[in-house]
Amino acid sequence: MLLNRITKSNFININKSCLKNYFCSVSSGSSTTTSTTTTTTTANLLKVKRDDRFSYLNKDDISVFKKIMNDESGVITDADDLVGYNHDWMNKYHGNSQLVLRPKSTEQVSQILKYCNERRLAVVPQGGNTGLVGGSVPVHDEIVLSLQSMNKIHEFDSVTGVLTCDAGCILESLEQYLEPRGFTVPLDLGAKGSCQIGGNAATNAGGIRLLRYGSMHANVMGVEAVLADGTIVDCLSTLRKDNTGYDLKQLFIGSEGTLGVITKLAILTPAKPTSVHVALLSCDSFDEVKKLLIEAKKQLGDILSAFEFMDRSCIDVVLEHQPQAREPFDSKFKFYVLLEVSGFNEQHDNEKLNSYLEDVISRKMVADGTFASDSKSIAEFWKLRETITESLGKAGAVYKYDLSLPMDQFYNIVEVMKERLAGKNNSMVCGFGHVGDGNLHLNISTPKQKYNKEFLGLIEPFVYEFTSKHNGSISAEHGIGAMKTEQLHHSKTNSAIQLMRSIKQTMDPNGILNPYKVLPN
Ligand code: FAD
Ligand code: 2HG
Ligand code: ZN
Repeated sequence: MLLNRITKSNFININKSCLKNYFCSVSSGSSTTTSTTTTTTTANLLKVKRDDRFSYLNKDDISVFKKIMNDESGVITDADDLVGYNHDWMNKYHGNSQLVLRPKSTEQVSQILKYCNERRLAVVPQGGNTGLVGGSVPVHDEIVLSLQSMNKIHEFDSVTGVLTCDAGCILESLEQYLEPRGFTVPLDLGAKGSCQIGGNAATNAGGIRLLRYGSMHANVMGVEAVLADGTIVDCLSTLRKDNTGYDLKQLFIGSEGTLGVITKLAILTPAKPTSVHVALLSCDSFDEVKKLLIEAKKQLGDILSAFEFMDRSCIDVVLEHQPQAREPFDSKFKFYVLLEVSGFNEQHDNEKLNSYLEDVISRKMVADGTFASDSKSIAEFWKLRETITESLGKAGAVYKYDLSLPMDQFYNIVEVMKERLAGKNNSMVCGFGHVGDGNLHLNISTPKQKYNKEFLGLIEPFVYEFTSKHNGSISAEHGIGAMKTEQLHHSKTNSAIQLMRSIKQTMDPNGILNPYKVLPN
């Protein structure tokens, strides 16, 4: 149902027909699974020496793994089949693994790791391989331990809303399981069609719902994980409250596969909102975006479920690389806000959104706007936001930064980088992201597919120093992976890094789990 109560004449686009034409063909669902077409690598940018504590894989090892797996299809050695596991979603990080293992049970994961630990064979856990910091692929010849074949849903408690499942369940398939039961996953991201819930926990993924439901740290009730020596740690509690000493499961959340392999999870899932409305608003300045956010928090309160922003360059890149995308308004604007409300009372939610929109229009905080209430149009709106990453990948080499910054510096870094890189390498600087969570995605794109070390030198360490100077974080949600190990000190003190090292030493004394990642080398 659409309640078009907005009457201001400048709010010309609030009608259904404009949305219908927004994308001429919309694929079912809004998941992004396609890999980008980038063909060159940053191998020369990431020079990490192979750790000589690790052994080289031999034929006997493969025979042992075949025995453990008891099924040839779980042991991949064929060169063609290995390719997809050896490079990341951006085709930016390339490894040289000769073996992928796809266990079907926690017991098999345990036996594999026990053997690898004894033999000093390094292992990289891999989920959906959609990570954006090179954490999920080998740096050298690490064995890839893929969770692909561990994808069962074990239990769902409709009273508590706790879902217990294998780590390899695809995020979107969990949503499909929960939807008819009236529940939803408290996490949503553009990679939902490929990423796995274990990978989401391992990266403490954020996404577009964090504003409403909080992070994985808040929503994971329990974890089963396997340590480097094969020990199975059962912290698979389904309880909301459990203050029995150290909250060990939290160690695995956000540790990017360096402390253990997550095999099962218990996730708290909220009731699925029955009324959803999305508004796309445009602004002439970032100050207006901030004002819209302040008012949204005040006036929409608990029904506000997403507040995303994109600058004009993002819209340009989507229009260029997504044939079905259409210009959202008659004119072009500097900034666009995608605001979503969701709740359980259609009339109440609609009225609240309308009164918010009327208020911000009358106070001239928006230049133009449009809103949608039916699921098809809502999905079309979201496509514009969710295809930015894919479009940037198609545009050329992308230098990606995922920052938490205070609001007074939030967009300033984009302006500063634009000035700094003006006229250099035909670069394009854009900013978008989860402004409601203080999380900016700063992307710099150059038309050539090849990453350039000299050009990179103009961006780094400047961008990290800027972030550190303003007490931000160099990784708001994507993690450290292989990309930022040497930059960790910009967001962590020496004593914090030391404590991280001792935790790693305790849980993985031989360092076989995801080496060369997270901690400085
Ligand atoms: P992978 O990429 O396979 O692995 C990521 C890391 O986790 C690696 O270090 C890996 O070793 C480790 N890992 C994976 N599974 C396990 C396991 N079972 N046990 C232990 N360690 C494991 N991220 C966000 O936070 N917010 C977004 O909005 C967002 N949007 C994205 C949109 C697109 C189009 C793409 C391509 C990516 C996006 N990402 C986003 C990044 C990525 O999708 C997330 O980091 C996601 O959580 C990774 O899940 P995955 O299963 O693909 O993990
Ligand atoms: C998003 O929010 C993802 O869309 C990807 O975190 C961000 O491509 C990026 O920089
Ligand atoms: Zn994001």
